Amino acid sequence: MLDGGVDVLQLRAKQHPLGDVEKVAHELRGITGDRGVPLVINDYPQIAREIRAAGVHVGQDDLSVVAAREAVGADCLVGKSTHSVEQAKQAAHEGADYIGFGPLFATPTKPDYAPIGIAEIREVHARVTIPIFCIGGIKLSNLPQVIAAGAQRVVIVSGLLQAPDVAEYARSAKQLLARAPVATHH
Ligand code: TZP
Ligand code: MG
Repeated sequence: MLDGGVDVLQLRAKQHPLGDVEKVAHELRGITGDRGVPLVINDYPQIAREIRAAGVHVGQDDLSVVAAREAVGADCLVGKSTHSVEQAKQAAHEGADYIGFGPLFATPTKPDYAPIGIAEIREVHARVTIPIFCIGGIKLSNLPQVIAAGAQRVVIVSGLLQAPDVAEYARSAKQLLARAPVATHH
């Protein structure tokens, strides 16, 4: 992924023992640090703090943005998952530094959430000024459609992990995003 030019990497390791997550976090901190790519830790503020990660990511059922910020310290970004325009506005109001917005499409990576679709991408960009990462079922095949709907930033998990050539997949996604028209909110 780093070879392909991903801009931000998030360690999201659900259902893995804490010790394993810590070990991988330390490893990734080294690799991403060498390349100057921000590393975000999902779910574990204490690990984010310990490795001086660029950010910590919380979900709707996790710590509040304020509590996460207290746990990680002032220099660490706090991102939050949102699943509606309303939650996006709320997260921005709570002081999140960025949000995830999705799942846009049904995805086995996050099976228990109803897909939002792409119609609200434009609205969320009009209402929220912090960076918005569209997420959920995004692949190279539907990325042009997601960009046309107004997305500026996207997260791709399984599309990248299952690609025959991960770096090439990332590169192609970046090329498509580079041609995305700049948001015209406000
Ligand atoms: N949050 C909303 S959808 C999702 C998360 C973590 C999963 C994204 O994974 P994929 O494989 O790109 O659909
Ligand atoms: Mg979480």
